[in-house]
Amino acid sequence: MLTHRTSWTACALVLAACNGGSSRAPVESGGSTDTPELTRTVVLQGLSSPWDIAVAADGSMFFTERCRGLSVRRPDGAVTRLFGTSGSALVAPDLLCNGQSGVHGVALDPAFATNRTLYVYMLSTLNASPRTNRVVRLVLDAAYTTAGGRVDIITDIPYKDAANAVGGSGAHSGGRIRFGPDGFLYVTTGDNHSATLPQSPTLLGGKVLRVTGAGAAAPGNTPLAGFDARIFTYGHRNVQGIAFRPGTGQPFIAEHGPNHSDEVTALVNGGNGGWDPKDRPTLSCPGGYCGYAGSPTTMPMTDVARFPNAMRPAWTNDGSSQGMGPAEFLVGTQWKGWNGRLAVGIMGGTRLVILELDGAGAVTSAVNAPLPGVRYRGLTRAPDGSLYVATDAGEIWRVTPSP
Ligand SMILES: [Ca+2]
Repeated sequence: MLTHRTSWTACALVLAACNGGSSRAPVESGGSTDTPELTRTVVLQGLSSPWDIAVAADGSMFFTERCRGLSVRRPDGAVTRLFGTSGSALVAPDLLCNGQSGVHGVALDPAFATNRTLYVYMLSTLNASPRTNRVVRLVLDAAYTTAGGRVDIITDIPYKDAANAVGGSGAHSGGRIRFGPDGFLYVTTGDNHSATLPQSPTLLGGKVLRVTGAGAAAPGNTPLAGFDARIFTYGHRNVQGIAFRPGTGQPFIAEHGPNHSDEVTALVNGGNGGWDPKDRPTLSCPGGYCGYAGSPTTMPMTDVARFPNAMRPAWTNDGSSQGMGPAEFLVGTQWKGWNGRLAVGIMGGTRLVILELDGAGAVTSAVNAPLPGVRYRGLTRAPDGSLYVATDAGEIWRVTPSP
């Protein structure tokens, strides 16, 4: 870890010259001495739609760019393109970038330090009609200069292959992937602007999947009659954040609302998120998709009238939807009073929200982190507890509590 810290110190000094370096900002609200001040370092800039980040124990940072692929930044600052479009160590001729879709999540295998295995969520043309989102497994060499051994462990995640009455192709592909403390890979998907996907028992859109590293259903998934066994929860709209609460390991997701009600939800194995944008006779639903047609009452993100046992949100970002995306728990005493809180990135609302949870998982307070107003696309906790941020402005930051 000493080497790791030393490397980061050197990196920060270099960046101070290149990028203006770090900024410190006092917390704006609360005034508690238990609230951390933050140091923000720009690690990379000028990227093309950075989407997700994974950090290895040696300090190497893997990151995706939506229309390019997967790269790694070593602690000495060297960047290598590993997988994706031309110029990558391993080219993926089937990679397609369209609308919101392309290369999304990246996750390191729990045994990455010894097996150099990682996973990427991407849109592929290998299935011709319709094309699909996939989860791809890759193995790197010890120096992280080559990628090989590609195995597509999930090949049938729905993709919106054509525009419809409510929007263009490529919409609502989900795409965050994370290993939980249970050792299984969680995969978040989206509803593709389809009225029927979220509640479909067999199609994988509008779900959270839980699988093994080989893509098989996790053996502990609650068996639901008629359901694909890979489904962990269903009835979602477009989940692009998932994180696991320290101590309990319970997954919390963040998902976009339509024109209202972004939601954070604590998942229960086999649970229904309650999104069902079909068959709303009181609404005018273009193409049969009612998702944008109603209000929190007439087209709720969690329809407890249709689904009395639906998982209730832990937090709703009320008013107009602000495009809730990534989520990550802050862990470590260096975060002071924020230790154990959930950071949630808001895109349209250009803010990072810090949520305090009670023992039951309900949100008891929400404050904006004193960070720049940008579209927060990706959030990842590094092994040292620091928070990495990918922004739609093409930057990746490292955020730490100030010492
Ligand atoms: Ca819901």
